[in-house]
Amino acid sequence: MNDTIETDFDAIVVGAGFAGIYMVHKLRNELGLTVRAFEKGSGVGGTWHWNRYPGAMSDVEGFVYRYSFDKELLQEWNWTSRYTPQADVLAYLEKVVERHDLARDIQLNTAVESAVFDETRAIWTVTTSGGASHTARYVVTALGPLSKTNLPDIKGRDSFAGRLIHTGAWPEGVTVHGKRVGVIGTGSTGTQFICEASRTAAHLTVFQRSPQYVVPSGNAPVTPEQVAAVKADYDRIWDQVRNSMVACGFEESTIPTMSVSPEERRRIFQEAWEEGNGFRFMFGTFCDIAVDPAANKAAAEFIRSKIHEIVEDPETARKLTPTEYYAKRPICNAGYYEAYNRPNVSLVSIQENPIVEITPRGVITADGVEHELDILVFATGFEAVEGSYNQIDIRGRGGESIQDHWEDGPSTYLGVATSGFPNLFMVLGPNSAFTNLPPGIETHVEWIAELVRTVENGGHSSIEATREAEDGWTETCREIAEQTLFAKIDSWIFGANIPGKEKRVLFYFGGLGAYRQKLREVAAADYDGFRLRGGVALAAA
Ligand code: FAD
Ligand code: NA7
Repeated sequence: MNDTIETDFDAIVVGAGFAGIYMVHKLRNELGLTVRAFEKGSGVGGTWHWNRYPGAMSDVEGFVYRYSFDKELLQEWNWTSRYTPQADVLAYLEKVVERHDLARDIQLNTAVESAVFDETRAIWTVTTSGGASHTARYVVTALGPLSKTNLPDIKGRDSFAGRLIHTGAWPEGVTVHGKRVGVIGTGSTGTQFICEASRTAAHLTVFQRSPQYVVPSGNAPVTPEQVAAVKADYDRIWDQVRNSMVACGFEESTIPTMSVSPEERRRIFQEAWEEGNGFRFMFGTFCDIAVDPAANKAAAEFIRSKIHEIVEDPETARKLTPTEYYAKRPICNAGYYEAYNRPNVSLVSIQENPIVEITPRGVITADGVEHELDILVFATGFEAVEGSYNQIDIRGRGGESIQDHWEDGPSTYLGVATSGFPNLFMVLGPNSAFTNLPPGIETHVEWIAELVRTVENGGHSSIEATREAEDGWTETCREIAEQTLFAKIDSWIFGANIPGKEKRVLFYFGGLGAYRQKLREVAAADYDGFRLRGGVALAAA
């Protein structure tokens, strides 16, 4: 261990969502390091602190949308519905913070603005929004893949006299009850909001750019017996999750779509439709929907047929019907298409009838109509993955900024480290596994903790990914992504939702099981692809 240089903390963690909370626990309570986390929000919880819009919830089933590490809490924590609403995920994360006494080392209302590596001493200096500077040997960024909101610059946006709210910064307590509401965006968030707001708003106008494939979530109350059965089976459940592809708590199919008759296909799709869940529909019915065009077409046609069955007005049904591949992050909801049968809901296809401008009163579309609104909701998503990194001036060896390092697209080794930035570790950095995220986060936190332990126990001053390892991993992720249909569609998964941004690979699509295997192999080979450096003298050399 580098014991000649004094730092304020052994480690600094940035962010206090699922990732930062567990990272603080690991480093402080298990490794015995001194740790400070900085969180720019006024509370812990990350996504679940910020996204308080009506209808916000996890769309991965609640029993696996949580940590597995705290076995006692797994037994204590109860739930009443298949999916977990925002307030309950937040309460759960607050409980974890309380149980493990983490709050005293999490500084809220504090944004990290810069992190600069001093090569001669092998330490990081982190500067925060209050102007304070702190030193540490390790920095872990737990910034969240979906924490930098995307607020499109639509003409007249700031002139709106009502309330303009991005779903990712929803003010506590604001409801849409009895209001004239407009919503731009129909992704996972927009569709959740639409389902909920359609029930309470006086009028809801949906401004839809791309139609979406949405399957039912099958959300329903769960009985105490069902909860008890899950609790009794948790060891097996987590084992299955960790070795699966998308880590959502169901067995992924191994059957190719075209290997069964059309009748059998429809039966399987119908069964999944009735059971509900987006990931289950895409990955639990057949094994090749995300990779084989014919398989994808079969699934897409099934969903299209449902839209026409459900939506009463044929013109609305036509506008809601997607024609491209079914290859965005799968969406599920309770009653999305049904919402358009309500008299208080109207749909504007802005592909056909674009927004011309936002005025103080509402939104004017190309047909000359001014849609008068009290609340205009931007459900326009996030600048995914690297967006949060662009808000911090991170400088590694030679003063290189991470933005310059990622000029041709963000790259990492295994999603956790990048060359030239020693002792900087990322939870869910670029090219991490595309899965239900809490199991992915736990994988990273636990692996990073072992990496830190290795540096500490070996008397090293720093560890750094090599450029070759980083390039190799980037290429692996690119090759796998190219085999999927996800790569053929523009969405946030490829950073293709941000105007002017080139489409880039941001995830490893090989599945959590394969990803964890790779991490095990790298660790077993003495952290192959990383370079360890010695004490202060070596670091200075
Ligand atoms: P976050 O929860 O985003 O936390 C990151 C934190 O870092 C934030 O609090 C942020 O304020 C803070 N931060 C960022 N930059 C700085 C800085 N410079 N200084 C200080 N603090 C900073 N995933 C799923 O797997 N399943 C789901 O069903 C699901 N549903 C979702 C629904 C919504 C509405 C959204 C937005 C996301 C959803 N996600 C879902 C993704 C979700 O983000 C992850 O599951 C998980 O919560 C990520 O945790 P995290 O700690 O990595 O990031
Ligand atoms: P998404 O999935 O990126 O959805 C954003 C939506 O906003 C989508 O319908 C976009 O249309 C639309 N959008 C984005 N920019 C514009 C502009 N400029 N004009 C009109 N419409 C626009 O974000 P979500 O928050 O729904 O979901 C992100 C993840 O968070 C999700 O997968 C969960 O994990 C939670 P487009 O489809 O691009 O045409």
